[in-house]
Amino acid sequence: MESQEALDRFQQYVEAENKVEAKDWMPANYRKQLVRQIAQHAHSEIVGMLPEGNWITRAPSLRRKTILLSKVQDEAGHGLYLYSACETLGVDRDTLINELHIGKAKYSSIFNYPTTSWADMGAIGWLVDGAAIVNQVSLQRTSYGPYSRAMVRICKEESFHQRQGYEIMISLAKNGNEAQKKMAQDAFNRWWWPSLMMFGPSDAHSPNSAQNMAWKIKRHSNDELRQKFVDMTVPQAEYLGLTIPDKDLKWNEATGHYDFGEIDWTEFNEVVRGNGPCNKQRIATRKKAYDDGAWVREAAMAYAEKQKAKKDAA
Ligand code: BYC
Repeated sequence: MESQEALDRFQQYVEAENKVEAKDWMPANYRKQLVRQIAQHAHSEIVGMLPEGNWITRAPSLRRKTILLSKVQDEAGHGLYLYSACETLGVDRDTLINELHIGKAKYSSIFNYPTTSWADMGAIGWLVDGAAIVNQVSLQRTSYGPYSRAMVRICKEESFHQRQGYEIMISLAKNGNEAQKKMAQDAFNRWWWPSLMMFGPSDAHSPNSAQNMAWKIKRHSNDELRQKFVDMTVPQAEYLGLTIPDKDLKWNEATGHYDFGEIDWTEFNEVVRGNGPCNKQRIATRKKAYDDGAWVREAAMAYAEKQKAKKDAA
């Protein structure tokens, strides 16, 4: 039973900008919220390897191929930092992965859309990693120490990811031929709205926000971060000569921000519920990769046991 006194003390501790560490006392719901969010974040990184993995063998040059390969590997690494951060809270990785495979755990809606052209590699790096950075820069200051430190490391790599995507878009949309410009605009049209959805439901419909902002797990609201992303990205799109697929988008002199149109929340809810264009395919691919990799995990365990036995005998 958690006493009000312990809860108040915890609240003061996080309000004073102290970091909570794995062995510190924490409210059960704080732990639960962290496991939920960090696990979803880890799953997003791992499932997020798939849309881009789709283009590694079809990259247009050796340079593009090596860059894309490294980026996808970085995403595996991000998943591992995050699963490790989650494990510090007392859950094991097999449990987390099983929850993804049985459809119990969520992951970011964005990875349930198909990648149908090379320009999608540019749009993902620029927009999806761009949106991820806006969110993750804010999470560097999250109150849970292991999550915060994982974010610092991830943000460094993520800013490179964003720049490589923007560089692809410059080649296609600014310096490309007519067909390449068209391909870039088409990719932009398909990824713009799903990127805005990455920030989650509007603040008025975000059940986890109030408590998690109070505990400083989240540092900015979904709508604040979404607005920041729009303000940052519109001038970049203008530089590329791309048209933003939103007739309501306009600069608002009074607020100093861009106003933008209403997000299709029906589409968002459907994708989160598992009914997006690629949800089933993504989970089936992840599950197959996990099953096919069983022998690697078994071999690593057998090797570790052998090493331990050797050490114990010495
Ligand atoms: N997709 O109360 P709310 C990357 C769920 S990957 C699916 O606002 P919260 C990359 C939400 O979980 C980066 N579900 O939630 C990798 C909640 O469900 P439950 C991914 C979503 O947690 C490869 C419900 O809706 N980044 O960088 O306060 C290649 C109500 O929402 C989504 C992260 O994961 C969504 N978009 O706020 C390239 C960041 N949005 O659990 C790039 C960490 C909401 O109550 N996560 N839901 O059933 C967060 O910052 C927060 O969890 C969110 C949502 C802002 C996403």
